[in-house]
Amino acid sequence: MTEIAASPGSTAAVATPATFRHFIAGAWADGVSGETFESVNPADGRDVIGRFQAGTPADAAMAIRAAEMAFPAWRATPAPKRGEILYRFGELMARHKERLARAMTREMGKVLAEARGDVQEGIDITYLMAGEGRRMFGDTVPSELPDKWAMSIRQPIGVAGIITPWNFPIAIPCWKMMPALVTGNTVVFKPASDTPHCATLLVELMAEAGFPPGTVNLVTGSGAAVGDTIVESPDVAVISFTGSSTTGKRIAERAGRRLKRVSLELGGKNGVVVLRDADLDLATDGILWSAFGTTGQRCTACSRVIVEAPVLEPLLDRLVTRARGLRLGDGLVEGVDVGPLINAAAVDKVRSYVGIGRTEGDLVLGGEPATDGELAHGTFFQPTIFSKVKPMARIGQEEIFGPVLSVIPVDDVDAAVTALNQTRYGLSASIFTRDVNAAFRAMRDLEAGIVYVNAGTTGAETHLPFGGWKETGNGHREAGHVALDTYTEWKSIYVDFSGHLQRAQIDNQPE
Ligand code: UN1
Repeated sequence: MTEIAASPGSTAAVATPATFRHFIAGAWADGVSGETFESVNPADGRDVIGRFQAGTPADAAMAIRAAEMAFPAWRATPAPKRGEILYRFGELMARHKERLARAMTREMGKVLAEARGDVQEGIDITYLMAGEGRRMFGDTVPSELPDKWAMSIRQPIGVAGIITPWNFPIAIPCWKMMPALVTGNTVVFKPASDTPHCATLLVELMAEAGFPPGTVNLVTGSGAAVGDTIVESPDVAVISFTGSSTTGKRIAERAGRRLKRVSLELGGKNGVVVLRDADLDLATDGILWSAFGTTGQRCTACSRVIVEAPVLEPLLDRLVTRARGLRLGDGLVEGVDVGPLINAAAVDKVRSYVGIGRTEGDLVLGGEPATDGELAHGTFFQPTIFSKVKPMARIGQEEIFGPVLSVIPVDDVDAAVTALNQTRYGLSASIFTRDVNAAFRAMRDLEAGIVYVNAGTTGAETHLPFGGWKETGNGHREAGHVALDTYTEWKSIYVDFSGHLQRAQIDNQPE
């Protein structure tokens, strides 16, 4: 039996929830329709966090216009000065870290320690990008001709449309907005409708940090009304989106018609390989954290374990014993390990995959929504493990985005690498082994944007590129200095100080 923690929010909220507004051109504004939607606590649906503007295409258009108007002055602001505002924003986030983390747990459900990590990741990328204000390196290279100077610089593109998911409600908006802003773009930010409160708190701090009016605009509402308007607008130059592969493909198709740049961070089916010589206790720690941390709702979550057959049973025993002891509940309660799924639709999706899994493997743990006691007020699901899953089974192939782990036995390391790569996604992958040859082989051959050796599939740091191969994305990367590529155009500049016409490739003949 999974243990249950009492929820502090268990008495129904009676106060009328506050109504929050869009942020456009430096002012908080009601939407034109007057319609609002609710954000609720997934650990206790009786706890309504607030009402938010159900944005319309007209609201999005106003935000885009404001961002366009702000662009010339922001672009002309020296990048180190822009970076100083990012530093101030980072400091404000650090000062308000606990408040932001608690608000995140209440709205998104992840346990408090993880919510603190999410805010910290936002702070980290903000400081990294603040520093880019004084780097933003281009190349200065020799010219092939005498008395001629050659260099390349990065320049901003214009208005960036930032469309973000609910699973990292502070970190991911910062991953996207900070490189966009430090390079001189202005932003229209449309957060997921499950976490508009986190987005609002973030933008409040951005305003306080001193981003000039119009540089950052927030519009809440649906993807159909707000997101599509941003994607279709000829005045939005670049889109950065994290979410499902289905939505990402739709965005890329629409934006593609306008040759609009799109950076996509999409699904994953991340696997851990466990070889027969691995430290099984360490592997168990890594797998549990990657599979059931954030209730499996990370793009980087581990949903497949590919294990050499001789260690299947001892590994499975450890996984089942440890997963059975995980404590479900409200993430604000001390000692809770696993929070709720984001909403009822997510419970339905996970439940339907468990139904499929029952025909594809052996269900060895969980498999049901968790509804005992206080959990009945939230959207909880038991940590679930299937064993003896075939690599091509649907539960081994499709992104479930919940606490469901498939264990896939294989005969040897070659079969393990093949099975791990047999997926249409390629975000993160890991291998547990003490064999340095096997580790290097995996580092070379695993088809993923992020590879871990003797660690789980989560835990990417903000100063290295983050993103995936195959259908996980479209070749762009977030985080690290390469994130600047999404938000800048290169300009190559030649200065001829010879005083006469020099023709490259023509005046530069072999001796
Ligand atoms: C995501 O799930 O979209 O590596 C982001 C990690 C985190 C980021 C995950 N640092 O799991």
